[in-house]
Amino acid sequence: MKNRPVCAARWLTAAFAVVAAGLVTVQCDTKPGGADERIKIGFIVKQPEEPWFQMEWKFARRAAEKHGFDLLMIGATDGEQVLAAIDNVAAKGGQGFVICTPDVRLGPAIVAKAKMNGLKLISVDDQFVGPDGKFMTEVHYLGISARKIGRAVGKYLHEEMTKRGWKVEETALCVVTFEELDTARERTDGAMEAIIGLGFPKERIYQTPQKTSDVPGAFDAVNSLLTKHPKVKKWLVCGMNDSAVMGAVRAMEQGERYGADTVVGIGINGTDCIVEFEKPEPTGFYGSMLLAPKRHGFETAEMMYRWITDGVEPPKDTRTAGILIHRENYKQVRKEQGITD
Ligand code: FCA
Repeated sequence: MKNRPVCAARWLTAAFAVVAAGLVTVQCDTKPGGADERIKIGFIVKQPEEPWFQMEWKFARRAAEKHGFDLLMIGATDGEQVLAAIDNVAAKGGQGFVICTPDVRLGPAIVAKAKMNGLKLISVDDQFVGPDGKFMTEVHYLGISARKIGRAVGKYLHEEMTKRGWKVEETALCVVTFEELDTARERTDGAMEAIIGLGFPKERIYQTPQKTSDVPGAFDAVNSLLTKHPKVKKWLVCGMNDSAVMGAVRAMEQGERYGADTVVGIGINGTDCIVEFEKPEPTGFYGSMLLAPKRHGFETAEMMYRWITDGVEPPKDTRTAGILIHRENYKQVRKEQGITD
C-alpha cells in the first residue's frame, strides 16, 4: 500500500511510453530483492487503445504491486507483434505471460513460442482455437460467460422497449456482429436468442458485420444497414462490446435522425462506455453489461505469479459474469465492484 503512489507515478510515465515503444515495464518495490531475483510477467493485449484492456493492465499492475513482481505490458495487434512480444518477455528474463491474442487462430503458434522460451502461459478474454477449429482447452483460460451475458443484453433491450411503450412494428434490432471471434458470436447470438424467446419477431432483427472490432468498424457496418431499412422508427442495438454499440449509436445519430428517444443500445464491457454516461444529455447508448476487468487483470496476473513461484496450477477454464450499468447506477456499481476507488 505504502508504495502505491510511487507505482502510480511510474505507471503514468510508462503509459506515455507505451504508444511509442509498445512495451511498458512497471516495477514496484513492495518486496526486497535485487533486479535479478524479481519475477517478471508479461501481459500482452490485442487492442491497447481500448479502455477494457487498459483496465486489465491497471488491475494486473495491482497484482504486481501486491506481490512485488515486474509486469511487462505489451500491446500486440498482429501475429508478428505477438511473437516478437513473447520473445521480448523471454529476453527480459520473464517466466510467464498472460495474453489476449489479436487472432485466436494464432493459438498453436503462441503455445509453441511459449514452450520454446520456457514460459508459462494463460490466455484471457479470447480463447485459442486449434488447427481443427476447436478450442484449445489444454491452454489455461479466463474469459466471460459470453452467451449468458449476451442473453442478458437481449432481455434488457426487450425490457427497455416495453418500458418505453415502443410498438414492435416500428422497432427493429440492429446486431453488430463479429463472427470470426467465438466470444463475440456467442454474445450476439445470446442476445438474439433471448429477445426472440421474449416474443420479438425474428424478421425484425438485422445483423450487420463489422470488419474491424472497433468504433469505426461498427460505424461503417451500421451506416450501410441504415440505408437498407429507412422505415424503422425505433432501434434496439447490441454488439460484441461497448465499441460496437458506440459505433452503431454514432451512425444512427447522423443527420439527427435517431437519438436517445428512438435508440436503446446496450454494450458489453462497461469500461469504454463511461464517456457516454458522462455526457450532459443522454444518448442512444443506454447501458452496458459491466464485466469484471479486475478479475481478468488482477486474477490472471496473480494466478501466473503463484504458478511461477509456488507451482500452483491455475484452473483450466474460468468464466466471469456481467452486471447491467447505466447512467443512473454506473458510479455506484463500479465502486461496489472495486473498479473505481
Ligand atoms: C474481447 C473483446 C473485449 C472484451 C473482452 C472481454 O476480447 O474484444 O472488448 O469484451 O473480450
